[in-house]
Amino acid sequence: MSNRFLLLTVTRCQSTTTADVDRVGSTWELSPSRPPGLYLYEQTIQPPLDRNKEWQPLVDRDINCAIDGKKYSKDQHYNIPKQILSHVGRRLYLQPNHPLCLTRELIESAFREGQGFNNCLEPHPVVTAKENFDDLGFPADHPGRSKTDTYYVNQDHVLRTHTSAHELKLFRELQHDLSTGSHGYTLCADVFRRDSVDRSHYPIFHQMEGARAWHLATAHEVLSPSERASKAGFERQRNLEAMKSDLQLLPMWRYRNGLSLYPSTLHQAALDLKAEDPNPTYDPATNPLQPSHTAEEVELVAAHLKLSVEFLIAKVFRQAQNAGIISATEPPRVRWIPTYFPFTSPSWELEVWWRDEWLEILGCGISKQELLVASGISESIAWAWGIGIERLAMLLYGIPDIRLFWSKDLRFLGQFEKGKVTSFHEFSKYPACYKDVAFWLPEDKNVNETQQSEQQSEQQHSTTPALATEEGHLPSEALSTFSVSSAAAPAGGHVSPPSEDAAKAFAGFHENDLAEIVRDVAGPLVESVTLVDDFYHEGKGRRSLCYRINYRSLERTLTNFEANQMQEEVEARLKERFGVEIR
Ligand code: FA5
Ligand code: MG
Repeated sequence: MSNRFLLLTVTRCQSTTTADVDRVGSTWELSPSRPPGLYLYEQTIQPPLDRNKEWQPLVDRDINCAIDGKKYSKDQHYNIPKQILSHVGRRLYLQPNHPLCLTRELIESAFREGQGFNNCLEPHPVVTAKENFDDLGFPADHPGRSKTDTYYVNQDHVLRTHTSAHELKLFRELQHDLSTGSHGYTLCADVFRRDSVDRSHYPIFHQMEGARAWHLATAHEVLSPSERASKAGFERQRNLEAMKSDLQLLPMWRYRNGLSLYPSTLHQAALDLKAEDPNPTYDPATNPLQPSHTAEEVELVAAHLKLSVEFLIAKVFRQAQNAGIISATEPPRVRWIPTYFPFTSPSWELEVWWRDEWLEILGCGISKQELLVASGISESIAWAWGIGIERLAMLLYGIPDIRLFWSKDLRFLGQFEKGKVTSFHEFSKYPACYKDVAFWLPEDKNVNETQQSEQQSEQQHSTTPALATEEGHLPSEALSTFSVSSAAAPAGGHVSPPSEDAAKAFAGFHENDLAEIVRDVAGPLVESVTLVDDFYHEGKGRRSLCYRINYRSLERTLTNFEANQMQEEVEARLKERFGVEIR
């Protein structure tokens, strides 16, 4: 018995072309009256071949799909599991009293319509690959575009990996308003990434994008070049003064410079934040100014950006302190780190000190001039940031695990209320059940050679005595560093060093693939997936990996039997999809 597949193309004029995919050239007579599109059928064949047997539509693999009410045609790039689609359209950020909705409102309150920010939402999650990547200057070979990092509907459409996918459109909408009303925006939406599994990463999460633009100088096309230069120079100087005044209005600037605050309702102590920012604003080699900007302009805009963001974080911390979620005895700590995004320069990330470690909250920078030119505001300068809303909400309410945000359990949802921040109480901590899966990767000569030479060169260049231990095992601290995701790649942020990338992807297997299999099998019952052992066996010429999968329900006690069943399914899928040999 075997399965045969039929690919059917229905064209606009209702004629049909059919092709038997495993017997190229033969044609099957079918004349369904269907809308135009591609359809995939399956037939189970038992000899002798029955040509009149019904073809069964392969619903799962049907080539047309609807996402959040819109129709798309799938192609061979399609890689969205049902588990992900089941989360689409929940719009948690609009659900009254949901912590993500309350956190969105808190962010919007620091960047209000009355202060010139349009507060926008963008519910539909599918964008073009052009909007997500090309318009933002992602190079064609950027790793964020790969199917191991991004969910594709088809070659041209993706589930957005970041809210920056809408930047161009939103900057365009500012075009007419810059000199009059609005000069900035915030945007909230859900975003999707094939990512690692742990307490602060989830494949669907929410981001808020913010941007603020200033007019620099008009091109004055009708003037002669010298008149233009002097007029533009004068205008630019005048606008620089306007930017300075904007900066001096920021509560954080006034607080740091010992000036009184207005509105006076804001308590001075609310702004007591310890911000570490040891690096220069820009660095010609690693975090450069753009040719169209002067150092003075960038210093001003960067200061405006950082102080606006610090004000928001101070607000969040203050509320968390009032609710007793974090200590009120020491000022909260944040730090600025230079980074890279294709659509900003210079760029930074902000991390906050939370539960004894640094947690990344946002990425930001000075928008690339190319983007502003394409948006029709070429004579402007702008800053932009993108915040992970879950991360901020975890901080605000003391929520320990990102999966909780998707809970429909009233013991979770019932704890939040508009206008009141109280510490989240775990309704019960159910026991975890961890299982290890160890496997040999299939032989892949080229990749193994690359791996070997990388391990060797790491050993040669390492300043510590040996990065790899006997038999090529990596020491535990090396392992734990790459169990933390390089989540920034799909949004263009820092890309992992080559040795880390190599550890995540080899012999056709990528760490994110395992994360996805586990999520597909266990759904919300998986807490983390961590690489615990990795070695290359000289004799066998093969590489072995061992991952620890931590199963834990947030709502009940899992039985060992259930965990074993999930583990068996994970192992079966690993074998089937990647040809690994379970050890
Ligand atoms: C971005 O997404 C950029 N678009 C941000 C940006 C906007 C930069 C505008 C410049 C200008 P990044 O990949 O670092 O950057 O993601 C931003 C934030 O989203 C992170 O700091 C983190 O708070 C959150 N985040 C990222 N991945 C996940 C995840 N898997 N689960 C939960 N939160 C995440
Ligand atoms: Mg980042």
